[in-house]
This record gives sequence, structure tokens and C-alpha cells, in this order.
Amino acid sequence: MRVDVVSIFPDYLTALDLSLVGKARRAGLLDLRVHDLRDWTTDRHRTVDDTPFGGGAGMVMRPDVWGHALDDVLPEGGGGHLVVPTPSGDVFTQRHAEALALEEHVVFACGRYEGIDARVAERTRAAGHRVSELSIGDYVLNGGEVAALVMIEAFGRLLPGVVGNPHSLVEESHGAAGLLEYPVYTKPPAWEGFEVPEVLLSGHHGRVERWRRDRALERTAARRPDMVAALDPQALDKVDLAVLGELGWSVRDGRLRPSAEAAPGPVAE
Ligand code: JB8
Repeated sequence: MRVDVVSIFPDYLTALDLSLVGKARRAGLLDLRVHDLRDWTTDRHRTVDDTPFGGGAGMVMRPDVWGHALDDVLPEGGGGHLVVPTPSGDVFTQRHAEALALEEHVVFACGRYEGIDARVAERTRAAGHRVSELSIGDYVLNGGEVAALVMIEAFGRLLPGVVGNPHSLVEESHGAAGLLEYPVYTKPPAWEGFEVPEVLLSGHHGRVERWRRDRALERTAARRPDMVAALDPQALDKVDLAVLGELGWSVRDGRLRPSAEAAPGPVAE
């Protein structure tokens, strides 16, 4: 897979030399190239920003500099995929990571200041490329670099051959099960007075699996009620439904709902 990142702070991306993504690059699974946007400036001061039309605070990244950069980095004639990290984008999820891991070539345009002139995305789409404006969550960074790092790490570990044991990819949080992960423990069995739950030492595989499932359901109900509401009740067993029942969830009209939530009744005139 080929990935290009364009930024005025290319050094931010040096973290991608490390760990799994670095291993993927050295193994030839990921061809990652980082570019300095200022290489496409033409003035003596290497200017990348200008004042916003309509007024307001801050500066906006100039379309002409970005246009020249993207002309050089996106595939000629269209068919590329441009990802623009922005707090106003669709929220990036594991589903986006899975889809990006299947792509042949992705380009990241990392903005700074108040963002990139909106005509850059418009013109890139008009040239026949896909453009995805994506947010990594409801908070604001100073630029797109860290968001690009997050997305590249998320799909980089899904590239075939990057994670040693593909089994470790199937059970994890935000996988197909739609549940958060259960808590994990290692040696020693007692540490500073805190003990590993007895069942995990029992060697009873069936009881371990059930315990883990119950903890996953409990955690998900406590931390992510939105994920419980999105579960398919048909994919749950009787014990799952009993555990969720204890946690205040029941099935109504084929969907999981908080048991206390009032059923829609007749509306008074
Ligand atoms: C200027 O919060 B973010 C983000 C913030 C930004 C830009 C891009 C992304 C560009 N500020 O993900």
C-alpha cells in the first residue's frame, strides 16, 4: 500500500518510523512518504496561508499551494483517495480503518490554522478522486498531523502481515462483536493485595469464556450505552440477554432499549 502525507510539519510523522507501522514499512508492506507542503510554494517567504474572505479570526491555507502539491502526489487522471483530517468531518471509526487498509493509494492533506480553502476538496473531487473529510473525535487539535497519525496507525496494523497473530485482531474492542473488551490480567496472581479473578486461574475454558463475555457486556453497558443499543438481539444468547436484563436493558420491537425507558404511548391532543 502507498501512503503520502503532505504537511507543513513533516517531523510530526517521524513517529511512523516506530513500532508496527515502522515494521510494515521495513517489510515492504507500506510505502509511506511524507512531504513538506512548503516545497510547493513559489514566493521568497514560502507562504502557505492568507486571510479569510468574509473576515474572522485566524488564517486559511491557500488553495494554489495545495493544488500544486496534490497534482504531484495524487495519481494522474483521477481514481486516488484524499483524506483530509478536520474536526468538521465524519467521525473516523474502525470501519473506516478496515476500508482504508484495502486501498492501493491514500493521500493525507494535513491542514493548520483555520483549515484549507474549501475549493481544494471541491477541485480534487472534480478531478475524479475520492475525498474523505474525517474527524478523529469531538475535540480540536492544532492541525491534521496527529489525526493522520491516528488513522495511519489504525489501518496500518490491519495490513495483511503486519500484526504477527491475526487472531489478536478478531476479538478486540470495536470488532464485529460490537462490545468493548473484557479486562485482562497477567502474572503474578496476587499483586500488592490485588488478586486475579479466581475463574481465570481455574483452567475451565467454558467458564472463562462466559466470565469474559459478562465483563464485556457489563463494561459496554456502563461506558457505551450507544453500543448496547446498536447490538442485534438475534446475535445474543440467553445468558447475554439475562445479563443485559440485570443491567437494565430489555428487547422491545426487536431492539435493545433501557428497561426504564417509557414505551411510546398514545399522544394526548
Ligand atoms: C486545523 O482536531 B482535528 C484537526 C484540527 C485542525 C485541522 C485538522 C484537524 C486543521 N485545525 O482533527
